[in-house]
Formats: sequence, C-alpha cells, structure tokens
Amino acid sequence: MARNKIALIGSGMIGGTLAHVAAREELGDVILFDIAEGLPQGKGLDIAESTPVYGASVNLKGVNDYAGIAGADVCIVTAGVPRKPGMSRDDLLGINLKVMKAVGEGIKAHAPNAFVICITNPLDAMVWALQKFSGLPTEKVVGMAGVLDSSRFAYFLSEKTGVSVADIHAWTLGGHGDDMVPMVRHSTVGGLPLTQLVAQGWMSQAELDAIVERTRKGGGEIVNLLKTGSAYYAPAESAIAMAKSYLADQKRVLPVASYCSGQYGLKDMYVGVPTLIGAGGAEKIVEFDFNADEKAMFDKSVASVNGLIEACKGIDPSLA
Ligand code: A3D
Repeated sequence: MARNKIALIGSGMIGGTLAHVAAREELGDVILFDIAEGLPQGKGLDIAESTPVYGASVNLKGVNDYAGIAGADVCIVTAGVPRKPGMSRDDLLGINLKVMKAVGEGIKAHAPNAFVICITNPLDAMVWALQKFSGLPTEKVVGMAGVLDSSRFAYFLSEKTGVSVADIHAWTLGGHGDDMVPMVRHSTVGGLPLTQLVAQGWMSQAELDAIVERTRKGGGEIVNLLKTGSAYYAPAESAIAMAKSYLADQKRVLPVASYCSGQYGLKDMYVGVPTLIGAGGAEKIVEFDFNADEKAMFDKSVASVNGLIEACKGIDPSLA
C-alpha cells in the first residue's frame, strides 16, 4: 500500500510541529506548504535530517506552490495569522478569511479528495468559510479546537485531583471562544462525573468553577506567556489525533467543529460537537442531552459563532 500523504497548509509554529509529529509517528509523507519562501523547505529539510536518528521511513518536502499538495489524503490548515497579547481570536477574521479563500481554492484544485482539518482562527467561522471556498463535502472538512480545549480541561482536572490524564474524559463543546462550553456533567475523572467529584469532596464547587474558567481562557493564558504568538504543541497534537482517527478508521468520538445540518437544532454552521471520525470523515454527530444551563451556554456560544459567520458574509459576498 502506498504511504499516506499529509499536506500541511501553513508551515509556521503549528505547521512545523505537525510536520515533526507526523514524521516521528510515520503517519505518511509530509508536504509543508507556505507562502513564505524557504520556510517550508527549511523546516522540511531539518525534520527530514532527523528521521535517520529515530528511523522513520517518511519523506518531507517544502513547497510554495499548491501543485505540491496534489493527491494529499489529509490537509491540515494553519495558514494565516495567530493572535498576540491584547487580541481576541475574532480580531483575526478579516485577514484570515482572505487566506481561507486562497487555501480553499488550492485544495479544491489539487487535493479534492482530502480530509481537511482547519486550525486557523477564529476557528468555527474559518472552517465554515473554508468548506464553502473549497466546495469539498461537508463531512470531509472539519475544525480542530475541541480536542485542544478538552485536553486543557483534562490537564487542569488531573493537576487538581492527582488522577492520571489517561483516566480523565473531559468534554468542551460549542465555539472556540471564551464562551465555549466545558461539559461538567458529561466529563469524568476515574469514571465519576465532575458533579459527583465535588459531592465526594475531591474538590470544592469554587475550585471546579475556577478550572472551567481557566479552560475557557486557556488559549489567552499561553498567548500572554509567550507574548509573540499562540499555543502550538497542544494544538498540533490535537489535530494529529483527528488525522489518525481518519487515516486508520479508528472511529473515535472527539469534540470537533463539525458541519451541523439539523443536529442540535442547527443549520448550515460549524460548531464544536462530539463527532465520530472514521474513513468517511465526520461520519456521525453524537447529540448530548443538555440541561437548561448547558443549553443556555451552548446557545450563547452558537450565537457568537453565527455573528462571525455573518461578518464573513459581509466581507465576502460570495459566501452569502
Ligand atoms: P504562525 O506561526 O504565524 O504560522 C502561520 C503561517 O501561515 C505562517 O508561516 C505564514 O507565512 C503562513 N501563511 C500566511 N498566509 C498564508 C497563505 N495565504 N497561504 C499559506 N500560508 C500562509 O501561526 P501558528 O502556526 O502559531 O497559528 C496558525 C493559526 O492557528 C492561527 O490562526 C492561530 O490563531 C490558530 N490557532 C488555532 C488554535 C485552535 O485551537 C483552533 C490554537 C492555536 C492557534
């Protein structure tokens, strides 16, 4: 069987990390694409020169021409700009929307059969626009945010309880913004829902509330520490988990920005929902039962995403 081909559209901090992890894990041959000349070639060569050390049989190549991504099985999109301290993800909308147009057209022309994972912010609106610009089937275009936000949630819960991250199942749904929805009733530590964890005295309600708030602001916490850009290790690992589920038909259920066509009562929009990812792409959306509070938080988050989608339509009338 031929090797998989993984195309990374954007070879900055996340793109470079993706290339390194994909090579180490022998996910397939890696193409790094960027508009910056030399950057994808340099990162590709540097990582290629590391493969003999750990014996990974993969090729890496950097390109500035979309022809190089031809036949890709997976495209992971990080092209665009990240935020700096003081910026919200939404501040990136205008500039990154133009980037999504170019990327969507490039994928449509050269890799129309790929499974596309968008990471560029503001995530839910950008993946919605990318699907429209590319014209690929909605189940083949998804956004990465929930795996990262849920991983942050799980890490903070592990830090507080001392329970291994391996035995924590955390869920964060909704849009990738500060009003995302960490699902307290559906998340478990050692099999116990967080509500019971509080009842049993593992942590106080105030401590749990603080973890939920820290999760919501997790991206900003890293931006403020780094000062020059945003998180890249955890975002890259999160997208790799999604790519693996697709390539190996693992059928994992992950929190993914997926196209909703009736699920959760939503139409023609992308938002973070539990999604089964297999060889068919986003094969099925799992519908959690919401109580009144969760529904109110989810609706608020959905309203923010819809506001950004409307802003995209205002900027680019071809999306209306
Ligand atoms: P950065 O290191 O700046 O890399 C972005 C790369 O995109 C640069 O190398 C640019 O040259 C390149 N680029 C710009 N325009 C184009 C274009 N038209 N075509 C191809 N390449 C282009 O950023 P990063 O890797 O740190 O972050 C990338 C994106 O991911 C940003 O929008 C971040 O906000 C976003 N991000 C999302 C999450 C989520 O959880 C959704 C987390 C962290 C970062």
